[in-house]
Amino acid sequence: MNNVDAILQSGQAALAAVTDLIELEQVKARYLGKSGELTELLKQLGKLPAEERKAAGATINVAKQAFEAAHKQRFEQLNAAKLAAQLAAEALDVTLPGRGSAGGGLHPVALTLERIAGLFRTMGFEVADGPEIETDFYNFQALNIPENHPARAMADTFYVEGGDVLRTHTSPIQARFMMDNQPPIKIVAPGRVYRVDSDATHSPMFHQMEGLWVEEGVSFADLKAVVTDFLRRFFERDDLQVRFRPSFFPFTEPSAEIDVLGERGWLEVGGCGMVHPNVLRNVNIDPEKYTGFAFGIGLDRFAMLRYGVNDLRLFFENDLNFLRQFN
Ligand code: 2NL
Repeated sequence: MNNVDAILQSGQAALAAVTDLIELEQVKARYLGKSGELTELLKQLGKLPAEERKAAGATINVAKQAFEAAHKQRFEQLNAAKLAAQLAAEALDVTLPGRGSAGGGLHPVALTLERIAGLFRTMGFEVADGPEIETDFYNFQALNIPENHPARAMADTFYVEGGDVLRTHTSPIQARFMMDNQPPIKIVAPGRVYRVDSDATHSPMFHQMEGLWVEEGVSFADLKAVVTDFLRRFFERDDLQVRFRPSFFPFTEPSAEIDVLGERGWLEVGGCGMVHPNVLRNVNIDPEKYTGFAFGIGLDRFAMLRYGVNDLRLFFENDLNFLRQFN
């Protein structure tokens, strides 16, 4: 029993010396564990004479409680220190300013496409889509452009292995749509097209939008009305002069170029015509029952006119200083 004080003192010193919670539990085990120093003292109580047992037991229990209290205090200190260290390490300065957001925006050609598609939607047209790699049938044959027809040389074509082509116009979108749907058909078909051509005014990839309305009784007068209304709304000029100048396309008959009167005279902005009966037959539409008109415009050209851009190549160089001006 003379040892109790000494054991308690060394236990308290050991508790004071630990630097983390793992060491703390090791020290606790050394004194209060199954064969801990204070536990061993309690086990030996039985060897004492009966009259000394009670007082000795009380002394040991007081020491045990003192150790437990010291352990609890040290536990709380270490826990608080651990939390403080963690908070310091994970500190966030919530007063720092944000990093800001880099605002993206649509390409001027995409803006033009959306604007034009929107105008046609108000006239009841839907937007159709199709593959950029096309079969010879949909890009040429269905459109009344047979093998060896000069129109195939007119459009210098990128050929893909296996005989497919990069579409040279968006007409095959419409040919596919007619093959899959019976009239009434009222669609616009925007998209990328490809031709072997590259200089200041030609890019090997450019953008077109075509329109198609096939239904009983559709006439050239409807064509003139729809195209004229579209152009007046696009250029925001109610009195814009529009001219339909006779021309030729294999897929329309009759055919016309579309001109608008600008500050420097007449300007060609597209082509159009009544869908050729052969084209309707090729996509299983009865030309005795239905008529239709079609037109095509260059989207890049329309974007240049709208935004006053004089070099087509600017649209395809991904120069951010140029592109940022449109948003
Ligand atoms: C132009 C001229 C045109 C068409 C495109 C077309 C499509 C089908 C049937 C008949 Cl499926 N025609 N498209 C018709 C006339 C002219 O485009 O100068 N485009 C930029």
